[in-house]
Amino acid sequence: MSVESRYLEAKEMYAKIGVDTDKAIEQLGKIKLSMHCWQGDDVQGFDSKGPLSGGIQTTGNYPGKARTPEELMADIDEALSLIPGTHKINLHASYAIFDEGEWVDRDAIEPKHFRKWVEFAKERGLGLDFNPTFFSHRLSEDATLSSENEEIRQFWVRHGIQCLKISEYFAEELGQPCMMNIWIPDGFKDIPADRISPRMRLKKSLDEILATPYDHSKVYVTVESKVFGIGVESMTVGSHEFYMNYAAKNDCLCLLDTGHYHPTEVVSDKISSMLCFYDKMALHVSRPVRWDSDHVVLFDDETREIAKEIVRCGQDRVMIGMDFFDASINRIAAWATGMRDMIKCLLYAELMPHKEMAKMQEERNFSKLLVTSEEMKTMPMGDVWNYYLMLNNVPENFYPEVERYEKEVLSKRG
Ligand code: RNT
Ligand code: ZN
Repeated sequence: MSVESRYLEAKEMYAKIGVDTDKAIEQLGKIKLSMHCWQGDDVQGFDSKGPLSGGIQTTGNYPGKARTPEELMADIDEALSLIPGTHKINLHASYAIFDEGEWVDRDAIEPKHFRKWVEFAKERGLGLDFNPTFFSHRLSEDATLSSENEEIRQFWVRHGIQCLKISEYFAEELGQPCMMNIWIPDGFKDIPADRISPRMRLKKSLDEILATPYDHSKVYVTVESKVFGIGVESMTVGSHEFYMNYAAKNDCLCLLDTGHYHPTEVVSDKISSMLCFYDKMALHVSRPVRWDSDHVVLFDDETREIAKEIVRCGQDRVMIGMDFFDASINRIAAWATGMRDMIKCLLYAELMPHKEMAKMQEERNFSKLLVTSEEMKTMPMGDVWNYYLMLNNVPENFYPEVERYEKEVLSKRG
C-alpha cells in the first residue's frame, strides 16, 4: 500500500473522532524549531580551543565532530535534509567566524563576525536565534554577570550588549524575529554565605544590558533559569524565581529548559501558568536522565505532554528551541532523532480532539477522558507522519543516509 493510501485510511479514522488530519499537517508545517548548532561540535565553538566550562558537560568521544564553520554548516545541512519543515538555527556567540588572523574577545564581537551565518540562513530560508556565551572563557571561571569583580562584571555586560546588536542584525537581515537567550552558569558549589548580593548584581547587569535600545518587536530577550550545575550544586544565581520575577517586571520573557528543574517537576505543567501572565515564552527541549544530562529528545510521555500544551495554548506563543548534546553517538543521528521526535510529538498533539476532550473535563467525565486519551496512543499516527515526511521530501528511514555521510564525510575528519 502506498504512503498516500495509508494516509487516506488514517484520515478517515481520525475524522471519526473529529480530527482533521489535513489541518493538523498544515498547522505542523507552520512550527519552526530552533535547531541548536552546538550538537554538532559538543558545544566547542570557534572562538577558543579551551574546554567546555560552566557546569555543563558533554560525554563521549564519537568520531567526526565538526571542527570548522564549513564542517558545522555541512553537518547542519545534512541533518536538515532529514528533518521535515523549515526551521531556525540557534547560534551561540562562541560560534563567531573570524577572518584569517583576526580574533576579538567576547566583549568586542560584532554583526560582521556572523555575516557568514546570515548568508547561510538566507540561502536556505532559515531564521536565526542567538545566545551570548557566558562560559568556556577565562573570565567566566568564577562568575559572570553576578561577579563581585567589577571589571569582570562589566566585561560580560558589554558582551550582552554586543549580542543584542547581533540579534537585531539577524532579525533585520532575515525578516523574522530573533530570540536572544541569556543563560549564565554563576553559582556556588557549597552553601553560600550571601545569596542576595550576587543576585542583586545579576539584576543590575541585566538592567544594564537591556538599557541598550533595541527593537522589541524584532528581538525577543529570554532568560533561562537553572536549579544547579556541575560544581555549582548548592546555589544557582539565576534561579527560576529570580528570572520569572525579573522577566515579569522588565518586559522580557522566560525560557524554561526541561532539564533545569527538580527531577519530579515537569515543564509541561508550567507552560499554561506562564502563559497566563506572558504573551510568549520559550523552551529548551532536552531530556534529563537523573540530572541535566542533555540526552537526545525522544517521543516520550513528557515531550508529548509539552507538545499538547503548546498546541492547546497556542503554538505561536511558545518558541521551541532544542538543547541536547550527546557526544557518544553520531551527531547527525542525534540532531535528526531529537528534532524529528519533537516534531512527531507536535503532530501527535495536533491529531487530538482537544475541544471534545476539554468538554469531557468540564463535564467532569474523567473516565471517558482517560479512555479517550489512551485510545489516542494506538491511532495510526505513523501513517500521517510518513505522509508528512513525503510532502517534505524527507526519508522515512533515515539511518542509511546517516551511515553514508559518516562513511564519506565524518570518518575522514582527523
Ligand atoms: C545550560 C543551558 C544552556 C546551554 C546552552 C549551550 O544548562 O541549558 O542553555 O545548554 O546554552
Ligand atoms: Zn538550555
